[in-house]
Amino acid sequence: MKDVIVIVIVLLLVAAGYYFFFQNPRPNTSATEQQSTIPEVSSQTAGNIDSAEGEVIDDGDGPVKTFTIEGQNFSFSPSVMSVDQGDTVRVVFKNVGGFHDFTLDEFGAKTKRINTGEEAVVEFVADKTGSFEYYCSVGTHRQFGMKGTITVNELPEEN
Ligand SMILES: [Cu+2]
Repeated sequence: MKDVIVIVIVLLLVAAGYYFFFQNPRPNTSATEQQSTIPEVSSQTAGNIDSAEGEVIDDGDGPVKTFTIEGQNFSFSPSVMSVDQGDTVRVVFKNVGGFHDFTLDEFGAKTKRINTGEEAVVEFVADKTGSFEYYCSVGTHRQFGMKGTITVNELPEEN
């Protein structure tokens, strides 16, 4: 009878040994895989959303949707912006190559023309809904593709 008990104990120890040896590394591995995969995806998504939807900054005078837009020969980045009706919008226009401005006729928004490495800021209230084109008014830059689209979304009716 004692022999049987010893054998059972040995079998249990062996089973426990297998369990710890083979089971433990697996959860660790999958956890590491998840950690390295998920943040990559979410940061890419967040990056895209940030550039198109701006960043809300409130320095005391209410929320301002702020976009940093880079311009060069002959494009804007980002080339799409999305805001809501009534938003106060600030565009920080950074010229990374050439001689450019940022112009958005429908809202009377226009920076001065600046050189490489300079930046200019313009602010406006998005009081019309729809899609509008912003562009560089220097020479034929607009025809060369130095333009983008801002969409002003209608706010849902409050009930
Ligand atoms: Cu230009």
